[in-house]
Amino acid sequence: MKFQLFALTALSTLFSSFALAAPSSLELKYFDARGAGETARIILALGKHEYKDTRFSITPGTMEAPEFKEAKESGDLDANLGRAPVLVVDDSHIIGQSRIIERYLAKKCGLMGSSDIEDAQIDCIAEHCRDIKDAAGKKGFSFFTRDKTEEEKAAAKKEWFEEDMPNMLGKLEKVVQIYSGGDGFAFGTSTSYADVAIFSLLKDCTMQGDAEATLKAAADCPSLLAIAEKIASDEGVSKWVADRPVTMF
Ligand SMILES: N[C@@H](CCC(=O)N[C@@H](CS)C(=O)NCC(=O)O)C(=O)O
Repeated sequence: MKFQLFALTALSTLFSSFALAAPSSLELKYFDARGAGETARIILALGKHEYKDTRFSITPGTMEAPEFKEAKESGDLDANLGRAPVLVVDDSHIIGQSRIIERYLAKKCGLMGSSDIEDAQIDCIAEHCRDIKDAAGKKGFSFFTRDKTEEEKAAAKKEWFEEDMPNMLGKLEKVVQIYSGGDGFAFGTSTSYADVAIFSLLKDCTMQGDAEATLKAAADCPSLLAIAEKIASDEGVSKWVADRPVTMF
């Protein structure tokens, strides 16, 4: 009787752990662009997690996206204040905000730390990367900047890549030296969300035309370059980057 009870408990534990381990169905809804959706896609490629990559097409030569408009009007994007991306988990739970989606997926793919403190330190590096991307946006030299002449944009871009970005990356290199436990890892001795954020910043630039200038700006940051390269050469990531839809940004 005692044995039967033990066997029953063991069996039910086994079944419940299978149920817990069952992969969730995931759908990422974003524009047909890299933009604020691509880091999530890179995390999923690295974690080799299946998902539905729903893309709202952008009408060529315009910034119109009728499928986005439809999704917004239907309430599908309400969780992100009517914006994209949103992640739909198991056809029922909707998550908005790209950074939160990234962290959720990073956790799911085993790319966070083993304690709250480690998670916070990994997040800290990822947020530094976000600050650098935001600073580039504020500099105002992108395709989307409307209030500057082409000459003004060219001057801002030169200043960004030759002064501001190398300066910020130099500081990030120091942060990585605090947390890294070995070459190719921003945190500890295993691949984390922080590595993906560094890869996205240095090797998956929104405008592909900026790739060379970005790597030049990082020339004095060997740790950052090694981390970005390690993610770029991951089998899942390199396959995704080679096969993904080609988009302008
Ligand atoms: N902080 C939000 C920003 C979301 C956001 O601004 N999404 C843009 C695309 S990157 C969008 O949907 N723009 C269209 C609109 O606001 O109508 C996030 O990171 O998810």
